[in-house]
Amino acid sequence: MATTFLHAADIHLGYQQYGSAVRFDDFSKVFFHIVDQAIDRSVDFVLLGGDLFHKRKVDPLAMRAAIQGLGVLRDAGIPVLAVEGNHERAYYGDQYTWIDFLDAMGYFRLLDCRFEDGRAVLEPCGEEHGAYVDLPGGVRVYGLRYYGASTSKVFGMFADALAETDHTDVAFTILMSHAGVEDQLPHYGGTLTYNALGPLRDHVDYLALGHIHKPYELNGWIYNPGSPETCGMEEEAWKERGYYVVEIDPGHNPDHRAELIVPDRRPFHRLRLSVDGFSEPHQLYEGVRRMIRRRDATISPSPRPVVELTLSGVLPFSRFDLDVNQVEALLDDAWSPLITRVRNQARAFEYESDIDTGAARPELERSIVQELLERDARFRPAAQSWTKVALDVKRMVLDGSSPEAVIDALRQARAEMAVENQGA
Ligand SMILES: [Mn+2]
Repeated sequence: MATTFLHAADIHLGYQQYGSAVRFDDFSKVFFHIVDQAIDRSVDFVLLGGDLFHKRKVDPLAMRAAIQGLGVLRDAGIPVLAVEGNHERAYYGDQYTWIDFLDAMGYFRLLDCRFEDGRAVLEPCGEEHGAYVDLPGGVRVYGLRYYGASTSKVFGMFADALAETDHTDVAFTILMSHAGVEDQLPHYGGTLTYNALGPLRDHVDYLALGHIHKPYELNGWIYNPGSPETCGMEEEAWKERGYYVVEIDPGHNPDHRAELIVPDRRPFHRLRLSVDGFSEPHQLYEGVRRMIRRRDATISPSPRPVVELTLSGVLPFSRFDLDVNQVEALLDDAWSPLITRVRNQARAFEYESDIDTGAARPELERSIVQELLERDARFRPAAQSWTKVALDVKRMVLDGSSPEAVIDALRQARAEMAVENQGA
């Protein structure tokens, strides 16, 4: 009879994303869904590839969710094997973690290797942690925790030890680790090149990975399911994330079949609007309304989504006149998102200037003020007159004029400019 197992990683229980209690519950929900699937599909065992928890200081409610879910699997007699991820690692070497606690309480078997004189020691799990567990059907599961910068060194030692191990009674070998394959995603620690994994190929039938939240499969033996929930906006781009249900049939070709299952999760939408074309704030708000109409068919208000709008480009008016709250309110009215985020990445005017810095100071000041005013679409047509007004106001203030006198002068200047413009 074929053996089946479920392989998940990076569940990140306890992540209160955006400070939202609803998001905290979302991470628990996806974990309960995975547990239910393991039961419904009557899998023979479950692999957890690290980062079950978001933080090493586990929140009591996150621990409750973990114990509820793991308790269901334990009561059903489904063994769970786990490795430690970077998010739940102890600060210093040998400290006791919540992952150790769950292992001690019998909720799962924590797998990791011991190293002695520069060699990996591959011992079975017993009273102490071990490097592997043997399961019915001739299935052996090895595990390596997250090793950060030492990952390739550790994998090298592990591969050497594995090559020297007798596998006569083993029909199918799984290695689970919280490590990534390089080039799948830049800027991740704890990664290996594909070539560094080569020596393992002869002895490992299924490499069960976690760590990188982007899912990937390589050459029919390396599997990384990605994060089943969404831990960051960038993960929205990787729709095919979830967990694997794997059927193994040693001696047959192929000897396993892995199906990636994408769970229901809260939709995330990432929107972008370039602000360059809007010369006044009200035009920008109108641009946001147009974008909402354009995207309306693709964004459903139920379940309430997470919506992020990034404003990009160069703002043609002063950033102080842009009311980000008003932009947020437009998005709220359209879709009532659970979370609405407006990221204002629009750059203000560039302040570098190609003005001749050898010029006399008053001339230099006049050129700089005029150039800045010319960059604001609203002041551009009468930039020269506005420059004169700005410099007059400055002089009045330095001379000790009263605020009332300054306002009078501004009123008069504006009236004069209105007459000039009518003539134009
Ligand atoms: Mn993770």
